[in-house]
Amino acid sequence: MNIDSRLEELIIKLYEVEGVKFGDFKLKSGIQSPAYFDLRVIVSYPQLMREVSQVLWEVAKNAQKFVSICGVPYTALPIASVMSVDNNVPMLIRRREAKDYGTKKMIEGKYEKGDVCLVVEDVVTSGSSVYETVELLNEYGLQVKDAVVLLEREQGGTERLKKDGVNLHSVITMTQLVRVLKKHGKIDEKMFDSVLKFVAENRFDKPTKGSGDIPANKAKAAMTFKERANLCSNSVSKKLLEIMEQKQSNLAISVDLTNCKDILQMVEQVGSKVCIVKTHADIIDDFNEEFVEKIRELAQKHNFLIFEDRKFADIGKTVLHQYKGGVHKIADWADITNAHTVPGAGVVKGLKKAAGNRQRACLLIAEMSSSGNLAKGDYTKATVEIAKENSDFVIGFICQHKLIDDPVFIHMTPGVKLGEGTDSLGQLYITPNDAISVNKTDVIIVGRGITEALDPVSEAELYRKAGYDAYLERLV
Ligand code: S5P
Repeated sequence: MNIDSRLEELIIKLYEVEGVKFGDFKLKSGIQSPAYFDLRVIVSYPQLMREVSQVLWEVAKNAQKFVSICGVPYTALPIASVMSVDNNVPMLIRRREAKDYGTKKMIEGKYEKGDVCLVVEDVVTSGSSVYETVELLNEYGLQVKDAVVLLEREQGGTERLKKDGVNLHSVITMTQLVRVLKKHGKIDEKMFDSVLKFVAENRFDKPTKGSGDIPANKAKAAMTFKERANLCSNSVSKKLLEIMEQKQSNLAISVDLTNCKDILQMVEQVGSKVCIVKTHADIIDDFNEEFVEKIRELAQKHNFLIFEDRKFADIGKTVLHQYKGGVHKIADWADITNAHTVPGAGVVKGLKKAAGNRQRACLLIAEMSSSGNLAKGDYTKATVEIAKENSDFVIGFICQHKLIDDPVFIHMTPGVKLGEGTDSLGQLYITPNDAISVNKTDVIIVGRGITEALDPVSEAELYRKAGYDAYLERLV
C-alpha cells in the first residue's frame, strides 16, 4: 500500500473511532473550535494503536540518532510503549507528579547523562506540552533533538519547538486531515473551510513583524489558491484566486505603455497567460472610453482581472472623487485598485464609499520595490492593521514579503525580473522564485521583463511558469 493511501486509511479510522470530532467545541482556553481531538480512545483499538505506532516510527527515521524514547503523558505513553517493544528501543517514563516517597524521580527508566531521547506525542498545538517534557529530560541530563507527533495542528508548534532546538516530525497535518475527510465525504465544504480558517486565525506564532525582516512562514502547510478562494468573502479576491488556479497563473502583467493601441495589442497577446492586467491610466496619452470598453472585453475573453495601479494617497474625501470621477472614472472599470496608507485608514474608507455596490477591491502598499523607500517597519505593520480592519474591501498587499498568515489576503510583488538587477531610476528586481518561494508572496507583477522582451508571448510564458512552479513548490 502506498504511503498516501495508508495515511488516508488511518485518518478515516481516527475519525470513525471519534478520535477526531467536528462541530462547535469550547476548548480549555475558552475559545470555540470547529474540531476536537481526543486520541486517548486509541487504546481501545489495538490494531489502530499498532498502526499509529508504526507510522510514528516511520517518521522517527528522519530524526537524529537516539537511544531511547519518551511519550508525553498520558495519551502518548501507550503509543511510545508499542514503539519501544516493536522496535526494541528502550523507553523512559515521564511522571506527571513526583512520588511523595522514595526517590522522587520524575523520569523512570535507565539512562546515562548525555543520552539522546526522542519525544513522542499524539497532538501538537502550541508545542508547550512537548516542550515541558523536553525541559524535564534536560534537567535529568538527557538531550532531545527531535520529537515525533501523530497530528500537527499547524498552529505554530513546529516553529516554537524549532526555536527551542527541537525538530518536530509529524505524520499528519491538520490540512491533510481535513482534506482527506472532505475527499471521503466525512465533512462538508463548509466544515473544511471553517477548520482551515480556525487554524489560520489561531496560530500561536502570528507574525507581528511588518517589514523586510519578516521570516518566511516556513512550516505552515500552504493552502492552494482554490482552498483560499473558498474562504474569501470579497467576490474579487475569490474570483482572482479561482482564476489563478484555473489558468495556473500567478502572473500579473504591468502594461506600462503610453498609448491605447499598444496596450490593447500587448494585452491581446499575453492575456491568456496572466491572472491580472495592471494599468497606469494616467500615463496613457490617448486614454478614452473606447479603450475602457476594449480592455474589459479582453478581460472577459481571456479571463483576467484589471488592476489600475493608481496608488491613491490623499484624505478620504479627495480619493472618493479621484476614484469614481475625474477623467478616468477608475471605479467604473478596474476590479482592483491600490492605495498608500500614509493618510491613515481614511483613504480606504473614502475608496470603499466610492466603490458603493460595485464588486471592487483594494490593495494596500505595505512595502515597495524601489531603493531607499520608506515603507517599512512600523509603517508596514500599521498598514497590515488597516487591512485587517477593512478586510471586506482590502484584499491584500503590494509588498515584497508575506506579511500576514490569514489566507484571504493576497500578497502581490512588483519589481520582479528573471535575472534580478536594477534599472537606472532605483527599481530593484528580485526573481519570481525569490518572491513566491522564498518570500512566500502570491502574485508576481512583471512589467518591462515582458513588455520590452523581443518575444513578449514566450517571455510571459516563462514568467507564468516560473511563478506557478514556485507556488507549487511551496505547497509541498
Ligand atoms: O513598490 C512598487 C509598487 C508598484 S505597484 N514597485 C513597483 O514597481 N510598482 C509598479 O510595478 C510600478 O509602478 C510599475 O508599474 C510596475 C513594475 O514595472 P517593471 O517594469 O519594473 O517590472
